[in-house]
Amino acid sequence: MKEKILKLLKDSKNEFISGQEISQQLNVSRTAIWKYINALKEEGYEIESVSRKGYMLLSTPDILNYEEIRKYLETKHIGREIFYFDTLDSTNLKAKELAANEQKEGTVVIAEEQTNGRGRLGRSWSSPKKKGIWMSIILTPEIEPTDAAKVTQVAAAAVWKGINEVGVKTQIKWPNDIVLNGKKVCGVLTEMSGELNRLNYLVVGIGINANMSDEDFPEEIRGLATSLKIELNKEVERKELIGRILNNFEELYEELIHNNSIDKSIKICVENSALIGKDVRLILKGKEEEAKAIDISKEGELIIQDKNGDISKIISGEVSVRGLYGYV
Ligand code: BT5
Repeated sequence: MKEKILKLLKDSKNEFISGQEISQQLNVSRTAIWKYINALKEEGYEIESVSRKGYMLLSTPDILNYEEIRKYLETKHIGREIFYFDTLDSTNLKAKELAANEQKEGTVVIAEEQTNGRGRLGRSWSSPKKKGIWMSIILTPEIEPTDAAKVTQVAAAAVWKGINEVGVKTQIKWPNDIVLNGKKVCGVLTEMSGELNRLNYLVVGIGINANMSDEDFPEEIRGLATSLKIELNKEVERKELIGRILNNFEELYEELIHNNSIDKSIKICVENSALIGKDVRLILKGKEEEAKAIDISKEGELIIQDKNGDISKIISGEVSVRGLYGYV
């Protein structure tokens, strides 16, 4: 009901809508309307109420529920159901719980803050309140479990395109980072539930540092992390960015499920790669090796050439890639 009242307020842009009209349209009592209006005010919606005229929406808060994101969405399935939380331990954990309970493909979990945001290999992801985009997408594609990592490339390409559409040119650092001016602005964490040859579901977690200032980052990562706001010198509209990323994600993901190909995503990842053509250090289970990154395969593996000139492919799994002299 609260969502329906909000929709009526939004539809009657900059004009009062009377309590009587809301009551008639939605078949709800005037006292109940008043309670819902108060609940909306508590969420940060600025609503003017004038006796005999009714209610007028003056401004909407910077929050990431479906009602706020809807107007930017052009998708069929992705993001058409959004579970929105003020705070969560991790959106990936919540999404896995929902997916295990048969929540359908395309459902998105968003939190304003994560108290236990997660990176790969048990690393942590700093996710301060209302400063970023912390979201996870539930997917149930009919692909082989060994192809799950392809979805990380799809997500990286979708994030790159979404950020590009709001005017910022980033780079993609294979396999799961988006980089801006040499620092990490986004990370992707794809997790899978399945058996050896059957995939149950995937959860793609996307963390984007949107409006953080330097001091919002823990000290130990200040040197390697940045936000869109730091580089742009102005705040970005998080809901618009989410809409754009989900729109791009659906388009690129459809190529995978319909044609079993991620060519379009790989093209974006290659053309905007932070690594290709560079000498890199590959870190695997504590061991380091130097090589030159030369390409990304159609399957999403990084193609490298070692010191002897031998060419090989590495899958994303457990490898960390660093520049010779720092993060990129
Ligand atoms: C990642 O891991 O980059 C994947 C991050 C995924 C986060 C999203 S947020 C929504 C969803 N829910 C979750 O719980 N997670 C996902 P990895 O490549 O392992 O990088 C982790 C490393 O990045 C850490 O060890 C830090 O050094 C650094 N880091 C932590 N927080 C950061 C931040 N906010 N910005 C940039 N770097 C960060």
